[in-house]
Amino acid sequence: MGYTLSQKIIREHLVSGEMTPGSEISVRIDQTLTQDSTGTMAYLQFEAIGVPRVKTKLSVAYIDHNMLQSGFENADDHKYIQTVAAKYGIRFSRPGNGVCHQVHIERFGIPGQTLLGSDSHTPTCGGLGMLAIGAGGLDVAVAMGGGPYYINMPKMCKVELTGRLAPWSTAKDVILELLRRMSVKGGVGKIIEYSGEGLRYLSVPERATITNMGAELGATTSIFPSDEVTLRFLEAQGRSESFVSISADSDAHYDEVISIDLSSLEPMVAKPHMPDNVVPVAEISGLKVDQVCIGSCTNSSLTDMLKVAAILQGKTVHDDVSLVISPGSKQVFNMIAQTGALSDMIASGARILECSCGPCIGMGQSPKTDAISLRTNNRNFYSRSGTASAQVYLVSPEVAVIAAIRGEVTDPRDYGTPPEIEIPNRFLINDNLVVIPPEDSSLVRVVRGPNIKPFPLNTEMPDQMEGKVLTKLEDNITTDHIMPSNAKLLPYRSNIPYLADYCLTPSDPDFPEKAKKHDGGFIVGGANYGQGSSREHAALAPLQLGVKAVLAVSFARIHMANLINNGILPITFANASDYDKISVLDNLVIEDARKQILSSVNGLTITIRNVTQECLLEARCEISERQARILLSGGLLNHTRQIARDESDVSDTNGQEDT
Ligand code: MIC
Ligand code: SF4
Repeated sequence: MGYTLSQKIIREHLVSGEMTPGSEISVRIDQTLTQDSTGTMAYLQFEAIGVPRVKTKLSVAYIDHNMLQSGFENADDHKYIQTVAAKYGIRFSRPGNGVCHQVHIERFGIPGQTLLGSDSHTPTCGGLGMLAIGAGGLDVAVAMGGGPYYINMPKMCKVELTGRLAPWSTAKDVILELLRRMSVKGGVGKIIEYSGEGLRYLSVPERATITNMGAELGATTSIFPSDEVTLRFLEAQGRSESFVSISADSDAHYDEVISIDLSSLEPMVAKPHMPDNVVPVAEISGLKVDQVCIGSCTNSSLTDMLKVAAILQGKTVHDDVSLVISPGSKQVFNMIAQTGALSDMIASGARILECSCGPCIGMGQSPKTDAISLRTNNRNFYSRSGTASAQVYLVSPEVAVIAAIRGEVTDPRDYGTPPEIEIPNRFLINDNLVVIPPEDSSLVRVVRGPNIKPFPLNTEMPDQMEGKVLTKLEDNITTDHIMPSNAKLLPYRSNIPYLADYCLTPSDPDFPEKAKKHDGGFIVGGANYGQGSSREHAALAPLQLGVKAVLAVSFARIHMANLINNGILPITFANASDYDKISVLDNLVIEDARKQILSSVNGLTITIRNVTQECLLEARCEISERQARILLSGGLLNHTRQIARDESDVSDTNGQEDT
């Protein structure tokens, strides 16, 4: 039997394990990327590991999230990342160069290689045939140090595309349709591979929109084959030497097959507050709109911008709408300036932002109270825009811009004929904002501003774990609930003690206070706990507050790994109905915790005593033996140091410099 596309890449990069679904494997990582809101922590952790220079083929540090500089904090963190990058052999993509995923696919991605990024939308580069995976900062730090990346071998899900998109239907509608069918949990434990004759009509930027939002399915990653379309894109980027043709074998086995006839798709929208709350645009047509944001790593390519500009040409943005546009990269920005498209946008009254994440992560442009905001982003989680009462809808750039002109949601098929866009066969290539690290970095001094505070380090897992249930939460709690990020909080990504005071506050405003009062304890969650971002802060802030374990119905992949990496026990209810046997402030005890965690590797359940309700609960901890050891050591850093100490080649410090 043949191999799927991702099985081929995994096989070539396999360091350990068997490629059977569910069993732990580790793979060699060719490239890494970080961005600034997770990067400071990732580099602090990399420094703590103590490797003199990155061992990857390529590592890039992007500055794209923390771009509002309303105090010294973000600028300090940028300087830290710039100097640490120079010190350790990492390319530095300066502020103004663009959003990490857009720049990476344009300038660095290579089909058939592996990419690990400290951002959940790293799978964007799957649009280019890369095996690109999002992870927590510490996992990326380990990969930069030459360590392999561990995951459970995913199941293979094939999405067979037939036909061709109808006028006004877009790549965004392909992924919204999948979200409608599969839900935000539907991709967990799977790699989504695209195939079929419909592929040839999808350009690399369109493919990237689809793989980008595969993160919202909870998938490990998503990938397209590298074919003629990929070659043309790489040629246009002046990088044809990076091309390799790679696709699945015709007799490859898939665990699941989904068919989509592209020609049957209509324009879709994800309604508040989940990306899978999808209906046809026609269903909400006429809804008055207050704000439209076009951009983000999902829809900010040159193609997207040119379409938007063509629709805006000669029009004025509706009086009641604020339209903001952020091009995805300097390349895109420069090209829309050159072609005159930018001029059409400006003339229409659009507010042009720099190329960065911007409104997508609440970094400015929070809408008014109760606003209806249409966005081309990938996430519409509650409160993420920075305005808790706002209602965010996710749509294609075409639907977004028409609403900006009309002042209300309009099915684009009622608007006229779609613009014809010509994509140049040569992009404007100017990598002058990518700083190449010096060969000899002995004279580089890493600059740490006062915003960088030591991060919390866990201690060895005790034999008896006890504490109060600090909060009890519903299904689909996102990392934006656990560690909210907006213009006020993002500047503190390197200051965990400060951030901890906001931990889980969108769901439970008293959580930090309760955690402090009771000296930490347990979090109880529903299904898909921790979905969304890769931010390790969603584990570090609870750790700072003394959280020992999270007992949930199920976990999102990256968040579960982040909990383990920080020594917080992630356990699931063996019987989902036991969720009802726990109330806030109940006292829980796990006796013989160390022994029970080790036995859970062999499928045994962990017994938890609910002292308050006088009952026993059974929980599962679906981890490998390696992960059990990490938990017992109190997290991955302690574990790595323990191993290094055993091999006695690093000193016995905690690796964090005084600040
Ligand atoms: C996001 O889209 O939520 C982010 C901000 O890019 C995060 C990373 C972060 O929290 O810094 C992600 O997707 O991983
Ligand atoms: Fe940035 Fe938004 Fe993309 Fe996250 S989803 S990387 S915040 S543009």
